[in-house]
Amino acid sequence: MGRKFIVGGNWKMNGTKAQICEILDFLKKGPLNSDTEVVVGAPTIYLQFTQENKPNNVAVAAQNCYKVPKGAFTGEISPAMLKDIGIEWVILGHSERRHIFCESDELIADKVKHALENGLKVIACVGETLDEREAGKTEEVVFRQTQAIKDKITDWNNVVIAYEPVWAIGTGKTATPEQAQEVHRNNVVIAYEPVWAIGTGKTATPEQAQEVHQSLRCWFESNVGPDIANCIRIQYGGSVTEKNCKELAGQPDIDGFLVGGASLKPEFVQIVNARG
Ligand code: G2H
Repeated sequence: MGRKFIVGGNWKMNGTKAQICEILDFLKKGPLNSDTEVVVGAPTIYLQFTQENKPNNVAVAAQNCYKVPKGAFTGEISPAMLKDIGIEWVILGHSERRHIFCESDELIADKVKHALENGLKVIACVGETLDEREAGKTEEVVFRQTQAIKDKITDWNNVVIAYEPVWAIGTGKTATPEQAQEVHRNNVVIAYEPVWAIGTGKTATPEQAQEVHQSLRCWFESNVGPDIANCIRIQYGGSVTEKNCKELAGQPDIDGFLVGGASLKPEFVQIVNARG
């Protein structure tokens, strides 16, 4: 089974209603390659507005959520709340969450687990800082961050628990194990985002990115299993633009992008269509 290319726009803490309308207008105009899955990560306060005004071929992601359903956690939102307003995706473990807000590997893994258990699809981010890269620790860091998630999701196949295809609810029809498995393998996306390339204008070369993506896929093969390794989608993030996207998209283990700054501009359409 081929891995469907997936491009996420991470708007971070940017935008007003007027600016979001402009972004949604250029997404509606597209045209967006129908072979590419497109997800936009809106600031929490604009999630519902974005959800209500987006085109059908674009899904919406939250940029964060907490690890429990409800309670005295001022300022947090839960997967249940996101589901309540129709949000399908959440971005977790972004380096800005890890480094500015001091989120640990363990907290991120707890969030991934809770989000999956509540039916959200997850873009889980991993990546090394420049110091870590220069110290030769890239693999050590991204494997450690991925292992922390694996420690909470002991059987990656178990994400099937939350799969409820509408056509199978109350109809007497059941998804075959293979159909359920196929969908759920697509519910976790790993985004490799070297910290030194985020918002800096420095992009990993296609070869640098491919090297880490390939290592991650090998890690999955050894630590989770060959089937998941073949199916899991690994996005690249870090100063992706309309200029560098095609060459990156041509790498065999790059299955999409997580795009920050450029996702606010009409050029994002070209990035969505990078493989096509
Ligand atoms: C990495 C990326 C989006 P940018 O953070 O997640 O941002 O493309 O601006 O480097």
